[in-house]
Amino acid sequence: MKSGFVSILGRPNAGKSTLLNALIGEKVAIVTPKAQTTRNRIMGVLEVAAKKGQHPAAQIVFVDTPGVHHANTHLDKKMMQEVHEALQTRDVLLLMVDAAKQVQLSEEPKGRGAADKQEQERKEEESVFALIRELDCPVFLVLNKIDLVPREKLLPMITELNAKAKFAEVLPISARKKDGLDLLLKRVIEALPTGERYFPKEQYTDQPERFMVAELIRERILLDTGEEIPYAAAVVIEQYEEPTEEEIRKAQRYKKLPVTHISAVIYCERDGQKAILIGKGGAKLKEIGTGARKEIESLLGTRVYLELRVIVEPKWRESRGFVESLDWRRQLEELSVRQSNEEGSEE
Ligand SMILES: Nc1nc2c(ncn2[C@@H]2O[C@H](COP(=O)(O)OP(=O)(O)OP(=O)(O)O)[C@@H](O)[C@H]2O)c(=O)[nH]1
Ligand SMILES: [Mg+2]
Repeated sequence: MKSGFVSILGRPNAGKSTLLNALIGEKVAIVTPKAQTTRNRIMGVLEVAAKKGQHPAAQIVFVDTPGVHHANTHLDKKMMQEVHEALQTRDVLLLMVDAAKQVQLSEEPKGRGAADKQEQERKEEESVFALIRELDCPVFLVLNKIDLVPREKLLPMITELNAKAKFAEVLPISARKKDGLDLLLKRVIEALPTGERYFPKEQYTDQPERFMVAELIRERILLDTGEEIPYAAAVVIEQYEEPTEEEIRKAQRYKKLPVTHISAVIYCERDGQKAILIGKGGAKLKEIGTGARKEIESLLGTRVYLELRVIVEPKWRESRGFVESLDWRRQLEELSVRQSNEEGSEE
């Protein structure tokens, strides 16, 4: 069989997480219209059966990454570090470009503000291309959101992008409409090395459930609040109690689903942001909680009791310690070190 790691790279909002979810067929990563939604690298594992005359069986580990952007805060730096880590271990790279954005970039900006923004976006795009020029693996250019762009604009766009780097192939897709994904899969499988599975057959992500729950709450915050809050919000799960065997049996007896008890803290940076997150008489927090609870229930397959609190942590995005504490991979590492130390001291 074929197996390997396929990293998905691109600017914020290109549709990387949408592609990951479409390929895996599960909600692995959160998706919103706001830029810089993804903050960690996220793995989605796809088992593909052999298709006669098309491709052999494969296990593909897709790695979604934060959008490449200019780093200001420590959080930005951490996000870019995640991008670099995803670039280190990869067999194939998918460089995703938003075709609709590409059209915008080719048009005259209207006004000074628009011109500055366009300039910054061009720079971001340049830094994405700079990242891939060094790579020695096959790079596919995935031109996304073609559902938004007239056909006749695609060809000149492809010619222009092809001049910037050497691509194994250009794959026009619509991640949202799941258009062009079969060919993409076929090409990826062809480019992968022969090898064994990296993950058990049934596993579709490496993320712990707790982290996915925190992400679903953050998704709701991004969707339900305006411009400023999303970037300043972080979610930490404080308590996570799965139903006991006894509770599961009892729920079954009453033909009900058992309950998972979750309490989470939403961190923001200023009092004003806290006021917005809570809303009049707690209305906003309630809206966020209700929306997130539904998503979490469908992820866990239980009923969920969700408690949310908002805490102001001034300038947390600048704090290395705080930003690192949000990283679940690091949390797990620290936990296993603690456990092995404890075992060591027991001997
Ligand atoms: N019309 C259209 N919209 C798309 C397509 N793919 C993604 N989108 C939308 O683009 C927005 C951004 O999608 P994401 O998947 O979150 O983008 P991302 O590249 O992961 O963004 P970051 O995590 O911020 O880097 C969302 O509103 C998606 O619904 C597409 O093929 N067509
Ligand atoms: Mg994303």
